[in-house]
Amino acid sequence: MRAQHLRPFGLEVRDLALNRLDTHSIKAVRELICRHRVVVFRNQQMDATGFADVLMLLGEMMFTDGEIAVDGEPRLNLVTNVGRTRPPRSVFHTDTSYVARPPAFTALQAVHVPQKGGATLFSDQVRVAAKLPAATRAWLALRSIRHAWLQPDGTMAKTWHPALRRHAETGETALFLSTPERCDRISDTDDATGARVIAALYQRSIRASELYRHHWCAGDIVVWDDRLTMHRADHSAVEGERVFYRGMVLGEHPVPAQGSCADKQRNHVPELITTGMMH
Ligand SMILES: O=C(O)CCC(=O)C(=O)O
Ligand SMILES: [Fe+2]
Repeated sequence: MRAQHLRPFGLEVRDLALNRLDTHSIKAVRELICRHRVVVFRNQQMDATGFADVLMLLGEMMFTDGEIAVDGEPRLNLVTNVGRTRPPRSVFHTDTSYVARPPAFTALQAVHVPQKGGATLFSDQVRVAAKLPAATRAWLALRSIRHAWLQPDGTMAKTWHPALRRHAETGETALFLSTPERCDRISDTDDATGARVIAALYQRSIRASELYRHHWCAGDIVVWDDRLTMHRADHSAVEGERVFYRGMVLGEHPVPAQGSCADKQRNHVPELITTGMMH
């Protein structure tokens, strides 16, 4: 296999046909995605059904309410800028994190790559967790964040997840966050402090110098681990049609990195968080 590290993280694989993998090699592919967080598979040739079949080798698929399914392939949804008068809005987020079992992986297959622009950006939430000041980590290790989202049927989905999450397959610790609009509370913390901490953690997560920026080529399939990353599309200055097929693979119930989220002993908010010195 011809593979190359991307900067500052991620892996690019050039010569692996995903639709010809056997059960043994799919296990290796899964390990690569978990280890490198984002894997770019170049030169893939398959239709939507072939793509969904590959994703099913990684696990049970899930579909977010309100997304538009791909014509003839209900396991996938369509990501497109076609027919839009204004560029879509995209901020760093974790996909569908407001459910009890958020996705382990999301994958995009390039259908139309724009002539210019339209990259996808990724943050490394393991690195972010590792670089948190020790007091902040200790405080977060005992806390959960509430992920909330207003669903298309008008009901609010709300789920508590550990702020520091242990990856089920690699054991790594990641700061499990989504956009502040979707993270509305921190356990054992008043709302104003919670909002301030979430905003600070989010800003820390998306520092430009630490992001992997994926520039799309025809034939790309990119798979990322939603337990270890956040992502966003860069819709600024896109020229031409930007169309992807997208699929998600169900993940586990998130588990805390260490200790118990229910521990009430450490209610003191560390200085670093309250004074905004986290940046
Ligand atoms: O369009 C992109 O680059 C990413 C869109 C996105 O957020 C997703 O597919 O989950
Ligand atoms: Fe997304």
